Formats: sequence, structure tokens, C-alpha cells
Amino acid sequence: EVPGTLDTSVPDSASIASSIKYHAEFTPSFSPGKFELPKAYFATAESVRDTLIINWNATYHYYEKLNVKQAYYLSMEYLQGRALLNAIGNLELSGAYAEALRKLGHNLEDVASQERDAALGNGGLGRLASCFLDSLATLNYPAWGYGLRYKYGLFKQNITKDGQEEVAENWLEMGNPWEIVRNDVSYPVKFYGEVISGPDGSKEWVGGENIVALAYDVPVPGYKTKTTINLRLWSTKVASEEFDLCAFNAGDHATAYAALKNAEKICYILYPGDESIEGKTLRLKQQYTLCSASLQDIITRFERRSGDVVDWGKLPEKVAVQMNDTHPTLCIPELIRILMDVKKLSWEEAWNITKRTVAYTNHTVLPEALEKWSLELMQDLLPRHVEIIKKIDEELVQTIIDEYGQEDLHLLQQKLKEMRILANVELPGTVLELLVKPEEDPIEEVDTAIEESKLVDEVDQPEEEDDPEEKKVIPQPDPELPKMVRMANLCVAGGFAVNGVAEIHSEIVKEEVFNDFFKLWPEKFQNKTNGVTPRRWIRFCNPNLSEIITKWTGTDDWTINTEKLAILRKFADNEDLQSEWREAKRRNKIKVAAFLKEKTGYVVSPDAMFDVQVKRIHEYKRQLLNILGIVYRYKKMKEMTPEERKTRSVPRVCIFGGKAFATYVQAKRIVKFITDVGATINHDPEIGDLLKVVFVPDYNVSVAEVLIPGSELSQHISTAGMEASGTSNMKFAMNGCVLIGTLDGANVEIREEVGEDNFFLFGARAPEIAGLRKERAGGKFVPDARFEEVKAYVRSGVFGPYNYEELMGSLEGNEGYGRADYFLVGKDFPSYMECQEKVDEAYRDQKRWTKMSILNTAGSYKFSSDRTIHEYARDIWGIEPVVLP
Ligand code: DL6
Repeated sequence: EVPGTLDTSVPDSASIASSIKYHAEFTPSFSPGKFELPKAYFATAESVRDTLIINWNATYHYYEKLNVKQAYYLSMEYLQGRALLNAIGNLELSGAYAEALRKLGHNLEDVASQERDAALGNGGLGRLASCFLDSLATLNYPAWGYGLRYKYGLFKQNITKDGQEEVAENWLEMGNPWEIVRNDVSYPVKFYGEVISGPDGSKEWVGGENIVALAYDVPVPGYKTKTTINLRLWSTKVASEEFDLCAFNAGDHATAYAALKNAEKICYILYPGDESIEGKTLRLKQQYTLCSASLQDIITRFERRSGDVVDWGKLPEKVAVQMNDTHPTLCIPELIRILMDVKKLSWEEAWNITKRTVAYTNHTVLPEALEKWSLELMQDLLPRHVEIIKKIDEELVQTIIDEYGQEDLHLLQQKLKEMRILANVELPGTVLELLVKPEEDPIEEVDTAIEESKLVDEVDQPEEEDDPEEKKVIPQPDPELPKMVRMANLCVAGGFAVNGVAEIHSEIVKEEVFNDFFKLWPEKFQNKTNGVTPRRWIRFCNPNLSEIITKWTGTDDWTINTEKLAILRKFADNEDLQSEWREAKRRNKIKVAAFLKEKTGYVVSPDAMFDVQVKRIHEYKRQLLNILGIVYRYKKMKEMTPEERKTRSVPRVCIFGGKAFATYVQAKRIVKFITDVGATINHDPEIGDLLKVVFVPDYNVSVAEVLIPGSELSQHISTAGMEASGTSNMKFAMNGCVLIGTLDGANVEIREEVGEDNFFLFGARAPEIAGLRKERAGGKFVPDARFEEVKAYVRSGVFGPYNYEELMGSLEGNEGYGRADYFLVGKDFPSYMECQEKVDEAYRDQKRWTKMSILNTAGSYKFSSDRTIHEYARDIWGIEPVVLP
């Protein structure tokens, strides 16, 4: 029943002020007395939370009562950012809160800036999960998110003279007013131990290490709706039976303490370093904790809602589990384990139910990012799951044999090698028997074929003995090779749907990455182009532009029905709109300039073009192409007379931001290079305001909320075919930035929507890339003279004493530097530079530029995460909106 005692009327500024005062006094995180900013923030957040809890309870009870089908989004990452302004914006209480705080002597923006970002993610994948939650709540879909409550968020990035420095981000230091610890919701999670077989064939896994996952709930409010869904984050603690009281009392504190720390460290940090075996084990423990606790929770809810008779066959009618990338793959064997070992279903029943419940989103085509786990490690940590995975693999092997037959043994072997979940693992005995060739005399060609395609992953096998008996069967893999579990293959085999995140990416998924699986199960494969929430990413972060959009579209409905943004198209040439548009952009640029000064000390002019590239630092995203372009521009400016410089240059502020993964050496070199280039150019008196290069430290959601509204040109310049989608490209377009980019990821669709005249396109196309790499590696590539010139300039030492040889060498494939310009910076450099000239030309004509900017916002409506979520709900999850009474 919905509790009826609480006051659920819409609060006004007076009642808000008294609620804030109440919390300042009775939710004591600070010493009594002064009502300073940190205290004001916490009291304000507590007061907002009261309202959220009322709606959150109502939502929960209503779903419980209706017993509707619910979707569950499992993700190792959520980049929630700050919650306060978003929550009061969604509740339509921003004005009332601003007024209440004014009465109490504070300004809402200052209070909001006290909040630490919830940065439980690394990049686009995590932010996408958070945008999805916002859309799910806004559109009244019954859905929950599950994740981990990391004690430390993604590291804080300092920029020092040596480049990036990582510091632990203790985001919970002052407490988190947005979470509710649920001491009544916890589940046991076990690791190691052994599997005991019963006489009836039943299995029981007895864990060797037992911990407890404890729920922390974060209410997620929808916009203009009462629906408030739940993000349940698991924290880990020691199971009471694991705490060795005797050891503790005997003075052996270290032993007692070890179990405690072992449990707690699982949720210490996101993506702990995984070079060591300890690091790998910790990561696998994290993934399993998320899957096990979430599935136990989902199953408990399903049973409770089923009443007296539980029909397990109905689970897929009530539950859809979405795996955000491969990190939650263990959902598949875990669901099977619970259904078989705990609920006593047969293998067939459990496997069948699982295959109808779980779906998988792929977010990357980078081979190194497709997760593989050592079978040995997994066997040790999760012995029962390995049994189940082997069984799934066996089924898959059978399916492959059925599909390809045994006529062409070479082909069959190839397919088994590529498609099996287990790599470098001998075929199951039953299958081997099947594959014994019936002929007495082994056929020469078959032997040669087998010899050519060893059943191994990536590494060649040693020569085999010429034993005629051996030749009857498919050769077994070299026992020396590491046996691996390929998580993506498990996802595709166990998931009922597999989707990519932009049209071009979904095609690559079907035609390249999982082509064999696509041929086997074409019906599983789908596209779901990503989206971003227009609430956070226009409405709340860009009030200046929002007002104009509302005025010119005649409604503020665009915040939910983004197709209304297209109305702007017909006014794109209107001079009044244009001047209001420019004025709003200028105000946002002034804010960015102040922000840059505060964070870096650099002073930039708001009259210059603000050119921005903010995203994770990665070679495929090609920040190196951008900075080399800037270096080239700088060199040309230095060669001009002062007069030429003044008349011929379009002043630019080039802004970079993003974090390099702590162990990604090349990415860190790129950060160092950018900051060094900035240090030289920004202090060059000949250049002045004509060119500035600023690296914003510690890029995160809140920083993006400042930078994006104040940007004019935005760079999305990955090597074609490598960026699955990108989502910041969508945010920039929504905020009237013009994009320069390759035909990659969602750029392709953005360009289609905003019009090709309003997108600066350059570079090689995805289908050309493989050929170009071959040409490059074969020494047939003739570099453009400008590219040679820019590298020589860098090498000349203009940017300081740091040795850039590793960076420049990587663009040439020099001995020792590996990848022979794998990301084709050299190939795309000339067309990038030519495209940048077109950018300058367009910017000189401010009317033209403003029109392009308006048409970007107008054409961005497709990229709302509301559209994406409707598609997931309809095509994958089979859920319907449920509007609270
Ligand atoms: O789908 C969200 C986001 C995409 O927009 C990015 O293009 C893609 O790189 C990112 N993928 C990941 C996964 N790992 N890697 N690499 O973060 O997903």
C-alpha cells in the first residue's frame, strides 16, 4: 500500500525554506551554528530527497501492485554527475528552491556547486547509462538500474609539469545525501570453494570466501512526472561468519582484519589496475558481485510478486536484463546457477529461460576491449560458473557443427576456433567422438587444411608428430596456450538480443565483429543509436539557449518532445533569432572563459572561436591529429608578418579535456604533449589572442555542463570505424556547436539530420581503413609534405625538452614504436587541415555560422535518449509505460 500520511502537495518556496532549515538543524552533518555553503548544500539536498522519497515509494508500490514487466539495466559504470539541479529541474522546483535559498541568504548556483560529481564511470558508456535512467523515469517505464557503489570514483586528474597525475577521488568523504542505505536488502555472494554433486545429479556450490552485498538506493526522478525509479548500487562487506572473533580476541587482529578488508576492497575503485593477478581477480569479483547480488534481488522480487505459485517459465514475461557491455556477462551463468541449483530447474529449463531474459549491448569494436578471462582464474574463483559456461560452450559447439556440417573439416574447424566461448580449450569428449573421421586413410588436403588453421587463438602451434591415429580427429590446442573465456561470445550465445549503438557500428557488429553469429542468428541483431537526455544536456546546462528555443518554438514541450526543435529550421535565417542566438552563445563563452581562468590560469578572449575536444584520451579518438593541426597552424602563423597574422588568422581558443587511463602510457604522452604545446603558444607574445591551447584538468560531467554550451566547433575525429557511437557529439550538436568529424559512429547520423552543409566532414571512410593500413604497413604510403613538416617542427624542440620521439615515431611505425600509424593520423592529416580552412572561412561569416549553429540544434532531435529508450522498450525489453495515478 502507498503510505498516505505524508504531505504530497507541491512545495512552495516558504515550505522549502523551512524544510531546508529543518535539515540544517536535524540532519546533523555539520556543527551547529553557521549556515555556510557546504551545510546549505547538504540541507538543501536532504530537503529535495524528502520529495524524491515520496515519489520513489509511490512508484515502487505501484509497480509491486500491478506486477508489471520490469527492465533491469546492469552496468559497471554510471556517470551521474551532480544531482541537485537535475532533481529540482525535473521536479520543476528550480524557481522555488532559488527563492527559498535567497531567503536564507544563499544563491542556488553557489549551493549547487558544492556537490561532488558522482563519477562511477569512465566515459561514454557510463554517461549513457545515466542518461537512460533519466529517460526511463521521464517516460514512466518500469525499470531499475543496478551497479556498484565504488568508494572512490574515477580518479581526479591533476595536470602537472609532467603531464597527468592521478589522485584518488574520495567522493563520499562528506557523505552522499542522494543515497539511502538499505540495511534490509543484502545478499550473500561467494567465491572460490567447491562444487558438490548430489546423487540425483544436483549441484551445490559451497563457497570458500563469503561476503555480503548491501544495497544503497539512489532515487532517480523523471521530468514532469511522479515516476521516480531506483538505481541500486551494491556495496560489499564481510559476512558476519567470516569475521574471526576468536583470532581478534586472541590478539591476531591482522587475520580478523584481512577478511574485512578483502570484502570491502571489492567496491573500493572502478577498474582497479589489472596487470597483476590480484588486480584481475578483484575485477572479476566486482563483476560477479554486481551480477550475483542483482540477480538474487530480481529473482526475490519475481518470487514475491508471483505469490503462492511461482511459474519460472514466466520469468521472461516479467523480467528483462540488459547487460551494458560485457562486464555483466556473468549474469548468464549466474541466472542458470540460481535456477538450477537453488530453484531446482533442469538444465534445459534454466538455459531456455535465461536465453529469453538476458540481452547484450556491444559498445566497442576494439579487439583489445572485448573482454577475455583466464579460464584458470575463473575456475578458481567461480567453479560452478565454469561448469555452466562449459555446458553452454558445448551447446554452441553442437550448433556450429549442425550449421556447418562435417563435410569441410577445415571450415568447421575455423568456425569453432572463432565462435567458441572457450578459446584454446580441447573440444568436449562427446563432440570429439563425433568428429572422428570415418575413413581409414587420412586425406592429405584435409590434413593440410587442419595444419593451417590450428585450434588456437592468435599464437601458432608447434609442428605436430606425424601420427596416423592423431590425424583422424581435429587436433587439440597446445596445452601451453592460455585457456580463455570470451565474454562477448558468451553474451551473444546467451542473449536474446544483441545491439550496437549507432547504425554504422551495428553494421560493423553484424558484418565483421560477430559476423559468424549474425549468420547463425540474424534475428538477434539490432541497432539502437545512442541518445542523451535533453534535460541535463540542454534545458538545465544551457538556460540561455533554452529560453530562446522555448520562445521560437512556441512551447517548452521540446524538453520531452525533441522533434519540436525542428521548428527552429524555418527561422534559421531570421535576424532576430540569429542575434539572440549569438548573444546566448557569447554569454556562455564568457562563463567558459571565467572557468578556464579559474582552473588553469589562462586568460582567453570570448571573441575567438571556441574549438573543443573533450573525451577520454585514446589514440583512436585522435587528439594527436587535433594538436598536430594546431601546431601546424601555429607554425604558419609564426611564418607570417604581424600584419598578415592579424588579417589572415581566425582567432581560436582550442580546448582539450579528458582522462587517460592510468596505465595507458601513449595516452598520457598525448596529454603531456598538448599541455606543452599550450605552454609555448599561450606565452608567445607574437600570437596573443590569435591562438590559445588550454587543457582543462579533471574533465567530468560538471565540466562538460559548462564547456558544451559555450563551444562553437566540436571535434569528433576518430579513425573511421573505431568509435562505436560517441554521445558528446550529440550534446554539442544540441547546444548549437558545429561538428568537425569523420564518418564514424553517430557522426554519420548527425550529419544526415543536421544537413551535410552544416557538418565539416573529412578523412578516410570506414571501408577504406583496412586497405590503407595494409598500404601503410607495406611502406607504400607517401606522407603529405605538411605532415612531414609538422613532425619535424615538433622534433626541433619548440615545445620544450620533453622527448616526443615515441609520439612522432608512432606515426611513422619506426622500429620499436609499434603500430605504424595504426590510427592513420598521417593519412587524414591533409584532409583535416583542408577542412579546418573551411571552418575558418565559415566562421568569418557570422551569419552563415549562426545559421549552421541553429540548424545543428534543430537537427539534433533524433539524439534524445527518450527516442533510444522507447526503442529498447519496444524492440528488446517488451515493457510499457506505467503512469502513476
Ligand atoms: O555507447 C556508449 C559509448 C560510445 O558512445 C562510445 O563510442 C564507445 O567508445 C563507448 N564504449 C566503451 C566501451 N569500451 N571501450 N572502449 O566505453 O560506449
